[in-house]
Amino acid sequence: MTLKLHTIGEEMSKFSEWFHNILEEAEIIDTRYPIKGMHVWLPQGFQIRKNTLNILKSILDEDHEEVLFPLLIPEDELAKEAIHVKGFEEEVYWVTHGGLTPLGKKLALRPTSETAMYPMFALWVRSHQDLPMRFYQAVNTFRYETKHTRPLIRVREITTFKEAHTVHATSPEAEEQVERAIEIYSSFFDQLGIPYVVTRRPEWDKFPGADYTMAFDTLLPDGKTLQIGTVHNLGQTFARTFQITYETEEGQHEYVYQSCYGLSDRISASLIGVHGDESGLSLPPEVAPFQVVVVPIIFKKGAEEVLEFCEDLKNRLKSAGIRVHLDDRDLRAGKKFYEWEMRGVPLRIEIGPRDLKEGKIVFKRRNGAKEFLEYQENAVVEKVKGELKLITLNLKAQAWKNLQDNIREVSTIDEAKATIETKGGIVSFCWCGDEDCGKDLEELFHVDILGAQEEVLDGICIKCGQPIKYRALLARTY
Ligand code: A5A
Ligand code: MG
Ligand code: ZN
Repeated sequence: MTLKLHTIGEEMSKFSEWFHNILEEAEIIDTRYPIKGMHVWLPQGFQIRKNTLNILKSILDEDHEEVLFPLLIPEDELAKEAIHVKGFEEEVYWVTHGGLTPLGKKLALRPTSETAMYPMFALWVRSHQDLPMRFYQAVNTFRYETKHTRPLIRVREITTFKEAHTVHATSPEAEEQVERAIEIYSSFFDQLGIPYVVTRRPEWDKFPGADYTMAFDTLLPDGKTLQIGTVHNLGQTFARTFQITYETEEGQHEYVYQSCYGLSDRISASLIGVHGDESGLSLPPEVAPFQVVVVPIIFKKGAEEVLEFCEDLKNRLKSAGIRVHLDDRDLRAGKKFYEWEMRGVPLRIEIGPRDLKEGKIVFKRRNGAKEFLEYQENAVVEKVKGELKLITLNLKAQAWKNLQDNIREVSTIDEAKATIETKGGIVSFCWCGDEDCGKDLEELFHVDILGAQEEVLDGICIKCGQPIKYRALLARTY
């Protein structure tokens, strides 16, 4: 691969090529499965997926309960919430037969699980003492996407949908949960070194049925943003539709307030896209299938000694909980280096007979230079752990810098247009918040308004010249 990433503009068309190549070369997923938008997770990809999921679960498990709902939703339940079903009707897959028998009631493959869960919530919620409730599940969901599908980015089977659903007695509590969910996702993305901007989606782009939607977007190397997570305040809309009520201390029956938030396979896409480079993947140690690879540099003389040493080192690291692999295949070292770099292994340790004699080993970070280290049996585990921590910090800092360097403030439409067309990335601008202005801007130069970032009072809307309400962000998006 000769692609230079992180250069927005002339390389724009090449990211997608790089992305497809790396999915195949690094054995992340196989895209040849004969259904559009559905793919096979391969062992390397599956490990990344599993490690990523475990990080999220350990955060959610602190104050959410994991549940598992059926995949199928009866047609009448899905249809109950009018706005919600309108938003999804073109994307639903239907099961119409059981064997040869037509079903009396069609069954939908969940596109998301509100209408599967909330009829049950209506049974579960009784009194104010039951609240709040916080559930999550990690499942596959199906969306018959009509936009161009892309592996991990826009799929028709979302294989790793992490959806949380919460129930509250009051509106402020639901709002607080939205804030809390933003913190949860921020800390999750921080652990993966994925940088993000958080905005309040415009009215015309919010989740169908939500009062409002907060969204996380990251920036891919071609200058387009990717929505990587959303947090919705559902207010009482679904509570009214599904009759989810609770009894107050005073014995009144009140509708609950709800929130939900979700992440998808796009987490894996952004891990790959945000950190990758011309040599391939570059994975944060937190999720890398192998965090360390030990490569013996073997010549005929001293081979046995070197191998023994490597084996000992591997066992030492392994028993300290480090995911380590000893690559003792009979191959040229250069070929091994290339392979493990392409797969994004954060740290490589090389050991040859001469180093061994001098009591040294070589550390090579995926994104750094070679380093010779005095080998100390009792200190090597701590040294490796420290090194892995630094690697995460470096990846994160580099990725955040790249995002921040590509957010540009503009004060006119012409400036916004020129910035998007020549540099890509995210444009920060003043917006009155009006839907007409917003949609005009989106059409003028084929962008999406990500949403308002903060309320501000000084300045004028770049479209209509009226006093503004918001500083907002726009970008070309996936
Ligand atoms: N029930 C709520 C949480 C929900 O479904 N929200 S959502 O529709 O916004 O989806 C959650 C996240 O899934 C989105 O933020 C987006 O990052 C991701 N997503 C949506 N459609 C996708 C698709 N076809 N392929 C991959 N990811 C998708
Ligand atoms: Mg749009
Ligand atoms: Zn305006």
